[in-house]
Amino acid sequence: MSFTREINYGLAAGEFELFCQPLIDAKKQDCVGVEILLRWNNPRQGWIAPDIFIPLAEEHNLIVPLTRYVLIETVSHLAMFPTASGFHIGINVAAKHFRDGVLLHDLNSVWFSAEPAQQLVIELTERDTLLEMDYNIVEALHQKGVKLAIDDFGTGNSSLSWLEKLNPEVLKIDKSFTAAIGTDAVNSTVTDIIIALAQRLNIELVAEGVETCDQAKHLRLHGVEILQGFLYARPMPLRDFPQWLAESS
Ligand code: G
Ligand code: G
Ligand code: MN
Ligand code: NA
Repeated sequence: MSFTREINYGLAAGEFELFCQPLIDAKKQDCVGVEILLRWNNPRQGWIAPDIFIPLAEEHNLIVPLTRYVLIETVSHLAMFPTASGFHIGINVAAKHFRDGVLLHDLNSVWFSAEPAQQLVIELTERDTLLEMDYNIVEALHQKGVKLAIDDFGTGNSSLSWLEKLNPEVLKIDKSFTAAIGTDAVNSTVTDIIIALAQRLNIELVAEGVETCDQAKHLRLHGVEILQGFLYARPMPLRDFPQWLAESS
């Protein structure tokens, strides 16, 4: 089967499953949100990692229908999540989806029509190019109260121009910078500079890939508000989240 047919078949057959990974308040240690992560349980090939199928989906113009599926499934599982208005639900979106108002249309018909209590955060990765962005949509999203996060911050080659153009509410420090803390002098200096930059610009910080208590402590002491990583929880199926939350608090 061609990749395009394989994905379309997988969507129709319900082979894609939503996982989520908790976001933890660095000081209070409570869960303040989740990032939604897609998994593909393909019975013909076994589990396929998103690192493989997301880039292929982008290449074959299937990222929009896949993301639409993520939105629909997230909305239908909102009861799994706390209804606190500040609770973040982060969804990864490709820059291409911003074109021609498609994302805005999908959010109106799927997300806003459900009137979720939670805060939607759109995570844009720096792998995407600035050229693919439609900046009119960015303004419209801000006006609708959607938060924009730059994902994998520091790994692309356009970090600083993204800051100016997207005016993001959130920066997610890439896991390579978290891993550098205490082990790699150059990259851990970059980590501290990213933190200082975000603080000067009043942008909320999330550190990804937190695996050790020492990393968590360093990040907390430097003022990073939110932590995400295996130290707290691995990505889990949505249906497991309520129990994880109950046990962790
Ligand atoms: O979950 P994991 O760490 O294996 O994800 C690997 C990569 O796949 C990450 O870069 C993540 O952003 C991306 N990814 C996971 N789920 C989605 C999704 O629903 N949409 C998009 N665009 N990317 C995703
Ligand atoms: O690129 P993005 O940030 O959207 O994807 C997050 C990816 O990072 C997911 O594939 C997730 O499984 C992975 N991840 C989450 N926490 C950790 C961690 O603590 N360590 C490592 N190595 N990977 C992590
Ligand atoms: Mn992400
Ligand atoms: Na990331």
